[in-house]
Amino acid sequence: MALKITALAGGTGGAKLVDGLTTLLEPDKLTLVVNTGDDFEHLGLAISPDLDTVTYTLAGLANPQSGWGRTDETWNFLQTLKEFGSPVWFRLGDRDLALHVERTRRMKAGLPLSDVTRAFCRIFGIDHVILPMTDDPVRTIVETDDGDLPFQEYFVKHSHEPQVRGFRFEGIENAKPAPGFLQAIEDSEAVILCPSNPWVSIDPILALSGVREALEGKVTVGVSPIIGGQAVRGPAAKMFQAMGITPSACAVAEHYQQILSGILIDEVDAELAPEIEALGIRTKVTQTMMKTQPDRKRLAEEVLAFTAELIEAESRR
Ligand code: FO1
Repeated sequence: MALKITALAGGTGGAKLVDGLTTLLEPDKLTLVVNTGDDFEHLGLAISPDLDTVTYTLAGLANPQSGWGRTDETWNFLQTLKEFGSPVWFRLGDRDLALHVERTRRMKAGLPLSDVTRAFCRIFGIDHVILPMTDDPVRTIVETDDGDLPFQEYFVKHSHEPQVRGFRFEGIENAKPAPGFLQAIEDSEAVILCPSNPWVSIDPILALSGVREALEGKVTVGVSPIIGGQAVRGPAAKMFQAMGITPSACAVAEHYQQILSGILIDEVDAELAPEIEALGIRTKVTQTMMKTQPDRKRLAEEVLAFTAELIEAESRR
């Protein structure tokens, strides 16, 4: 009997593992919950980058080079906007723009983000359920030496260069997990933390009221987004440094220590396995770098096999 899984993900790295998982688990066996802390309003448009990265990835429309936006893109809108002297630091392609316009239109008509996301899954022919972590506004603020920056201004406008001091998730206190999110955890045999940025992609999801409680007693398996002390893409390693922590797969395990049953780390980090096991976190060493489509499926298979082992071990305790 196939496992029933809930997977938590952010952008690029998480989306790749999600892609692999959807080739192995039917829609009734896998619920995807995606970070919305990166969301912002830009040029009057409601933009949800991590939801879009996961949606485009599952639709086979994701731009493989950038890790965001679409393939077969054109840039007439942005070029014209530049001629108007408008802000063009956040690059919106013409086809991608249509999605942001349509999401904004539907949300202005009163539809919650989870309904709009479900509608886009139908439009793109995606059978799996993609849930925003919440329908309520949550905005990650990056506290830096140059002041507090909304996430996209830190990450894109300032190319994640400002020195990070901390993070906060504005609106998190009043935000409720999206309809079906906690139930999905309840119904799942295990929860997977995809290899996304722990600080700004997974932590906002875990900070939502009721989520950590729902995870208690659940087998929870992580995949380290840090390989050889480096992030595969983006500022995750820099953020560990900024928080006074040497970036490593072990640091990731410690970051999630309260909730992790097991973690998969890359072969280059094999020597860290005993240290992580000493934290009480079962460790599986494998190739976690996903460069090709087959890599995604293979890693997903290993994640599920490891998860099944952990569930079996739990049931024997
Ligand atoms: N990331 C960039 O580094 N530069 C961009 O111009 C950019 C535009 C963009 C447009 C739509 C979208 O959905 C994502 C976009 N991203 C861009 C990625 C975005 O910053 C994400 O939040 C990151 O990928 C982190 O999750």
